[in-house]
Amino acid sequence: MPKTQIVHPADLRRPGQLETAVIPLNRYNRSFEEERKEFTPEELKDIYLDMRYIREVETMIYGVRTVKNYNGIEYCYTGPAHLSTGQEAAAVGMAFTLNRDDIIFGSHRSHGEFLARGFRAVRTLSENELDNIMKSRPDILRVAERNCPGGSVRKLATDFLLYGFICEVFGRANGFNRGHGNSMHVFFPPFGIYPNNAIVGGSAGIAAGAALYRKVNRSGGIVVCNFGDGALGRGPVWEAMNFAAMDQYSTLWEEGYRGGLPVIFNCINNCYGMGGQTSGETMAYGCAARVAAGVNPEAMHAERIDGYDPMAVIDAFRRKRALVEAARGPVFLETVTYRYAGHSATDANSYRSQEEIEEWRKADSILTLRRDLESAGLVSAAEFERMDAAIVEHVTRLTRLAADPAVSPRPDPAREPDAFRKYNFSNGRSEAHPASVGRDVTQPIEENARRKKLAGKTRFYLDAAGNPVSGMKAFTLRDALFEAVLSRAYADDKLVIYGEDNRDWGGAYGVYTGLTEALPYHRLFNAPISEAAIVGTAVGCGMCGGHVLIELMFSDFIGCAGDEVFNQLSKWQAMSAGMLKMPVVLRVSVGAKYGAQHAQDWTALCTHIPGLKVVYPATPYDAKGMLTAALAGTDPVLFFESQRLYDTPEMFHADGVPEEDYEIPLGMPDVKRAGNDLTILTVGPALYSALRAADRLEREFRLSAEVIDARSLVPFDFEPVVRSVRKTGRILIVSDACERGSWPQTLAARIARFCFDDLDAPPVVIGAPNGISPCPELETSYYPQPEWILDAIHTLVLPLDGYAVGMDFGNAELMRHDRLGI
Ligand SMILES: Cc1ncc(C[n+]2csc(CCOP(=O)(O)OP(=O)(O)O)c2C)c(N)n1
Ligand SMILES: [Mg+2]
Repeated sequence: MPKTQIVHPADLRRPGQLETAVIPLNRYNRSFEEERKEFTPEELKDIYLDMRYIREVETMIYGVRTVKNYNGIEYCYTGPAHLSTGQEAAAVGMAFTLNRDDIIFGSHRSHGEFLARGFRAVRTLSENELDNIMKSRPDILRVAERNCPGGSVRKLATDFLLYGFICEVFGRANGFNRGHGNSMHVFFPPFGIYPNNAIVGGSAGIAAGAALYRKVNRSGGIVVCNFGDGALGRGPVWEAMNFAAMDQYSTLWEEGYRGGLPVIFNCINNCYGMGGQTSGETMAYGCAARVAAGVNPEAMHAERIDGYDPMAVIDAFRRKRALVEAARGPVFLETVTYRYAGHSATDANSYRSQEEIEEWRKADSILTLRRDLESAGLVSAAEFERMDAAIVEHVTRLTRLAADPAVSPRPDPAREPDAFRKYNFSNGRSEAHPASVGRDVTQPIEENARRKKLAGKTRFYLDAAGNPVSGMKAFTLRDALFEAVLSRAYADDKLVIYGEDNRDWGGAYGVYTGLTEALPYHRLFNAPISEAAIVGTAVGCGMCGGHVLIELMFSDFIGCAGDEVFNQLSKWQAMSAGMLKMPVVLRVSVGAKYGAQHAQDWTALCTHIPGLKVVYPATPYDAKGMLTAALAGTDPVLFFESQRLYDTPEMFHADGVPEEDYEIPLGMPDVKRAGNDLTILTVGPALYSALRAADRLEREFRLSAEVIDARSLVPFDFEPVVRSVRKTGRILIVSDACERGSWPQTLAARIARFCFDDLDAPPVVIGAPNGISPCPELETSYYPQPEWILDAIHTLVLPLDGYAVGMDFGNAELMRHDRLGI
């Protein structure tokens, strides 16, 4: 909490009443005669054409999904079909005012928004820009060119847009996301179309993060986040709206960075979330726009607008974009509309009446605009017939190409086994421009007080005389993390750092103490207690080009950001087929002394998810080198730390932790102690238990254990481990994670396979018992202890002369536990 803002009892205890802002409902009331003056006849025609194209493409998808036929093209489409017929005016009106730097995010029902934004891009980008964009996808361009000979660049770009879109829906390699995305996720950033999200409300945090990127980098452009009314029931949407509106942007951020995030949350209210009627059944707001009143005093400038009138939508977007550009965002719009088709192809419409659907059909936006244009004498009936027929012919022609496997093959994992996996990681470097080194900071790095203090610390655990250095004087793992962060923050002005209590407080466990003095608010700030928004916004900021370091305090809190970590952070690089990068490092610590909900090692959950790098350094040297490497990369890294190790000094590099920058490549295990008789592979703090066990083995049983610190979990190079096992013939794998389903179990299975001929005993896994982490006084009965390692060795690997077992690692006991599920 900033000391500059006093919270005074006299203010908070004063009587009064709270006024909320007035939220206008459908105030747009211009007649067509009036509104047509705002547009050229060409623009009016374009609005009609875009809506009509969307309707036709959706009709085509409906056809191939339900009766396996569209205009004589026999094609069996089996994928999702969340159609937006009925919602065309909302999509086209939304996209009509958008410019080159404006981007949209959407949902599972965003075909219409994709096409509307795409058509807008084709009309507004220069021919040169369009040409370059199309050349970035020669596969799509080739087919478009062959079938659109002699057309103008814009005509070709329209074919490019429609063909790339249909191919993606059909899961073809020529799709915009190379068939990896599919109907619910199709997107194409060069046209301002960012990910559409099949997790309801999943786009909200990401869009706020894209807006954060725009604000922090003052890059211009606005972000439109399209989501359905059902999404208002999801917590992460509320978190995102609050994140976008936080007071600090106006109260604390520096001049030039003031004001809420430049984002319009556009709730496309079609009155249903699948079969659940939102207003009237599943929600309590009565009117969706009301939710904005709970976010800030301006109620996010919320309005309900008529999404059946494209002009009303355009009018609202014109006014709201002006607000957002004046740094008065975020904005909330409730765009009322209706879908004619079922939620998806299998929807029997059992939850709504035919009469209701008919009422909306009567007010159909395409028919209404057609009638208006005709009666105004702008387009004749014959011309409409010609336009409509041309659209049908066009969509038919491109559908035929997309459905033809000879023209549009599928990605072929048989020919290319890594076809889907190769985009999991980009493995690039997120270097800032050299000219930006030391830019956008608040003091020269040499003046940093903590850095100066660290200069007086001893960077190895023993002093020159070989005596242990006192805790006060020792350079610790906490210091090593700080040094890496400080250095990267000065080397990379695109690096933004946030999380709960990251400023002032000094970050969880004091890792960031000293950072507040170094960085302005727009590079280091306190996030609300909104784990979903912290991760979601980092995803959005990262995919737009930002470099982000976020922190979630305790690994247990990953659960509060489950979707954002497991579906968003991890997947968008692959779902974009390499178009997007995700330079986001997420620090989480495994707690101690806080019991069941604050002290569990959740590495296993993260290693299970493709697309996340997962590391767990245990020494100051490794922590600094690996955090530096993670921050310099372009992939999402889950950076695990142990609270039990923050005070640990460096014990393995006799020269101490270097003051200068260095990187340790992610994925390389490290031999921390050489030995010949057995191998102990450790994850995180288990390293120290293993070392103590190795001491005892040496002292009491004349056995030399080789101790290898995994350091990284994903990726992981098995070579050093295999080499060790070839030598020792025995391996135990130790970590603090609950044993069942843990990463060490995967390691054990792999080693059994890689080293089958070399092993004298099966690999053994020692983890925490499969139960809750207990109160602090009993933690030694939860985290693996050195004696447990000896117990397991004696029972399962190599009998130790005269050893008395404490913990029962026998097979019968394990089977008993499994039978009980504990
Ligand atoms: C988090 C999550 N919960 C449930 C679903 C299943 N689901 C898909 S679409 C949908 C309805 C969404 O309604 P709304 O947000 O209003 O969008 P609409 O379908 O009306 O466009 C549901 C429940 C999902 N995809 N994600
Ligand atoms: Mg809905």
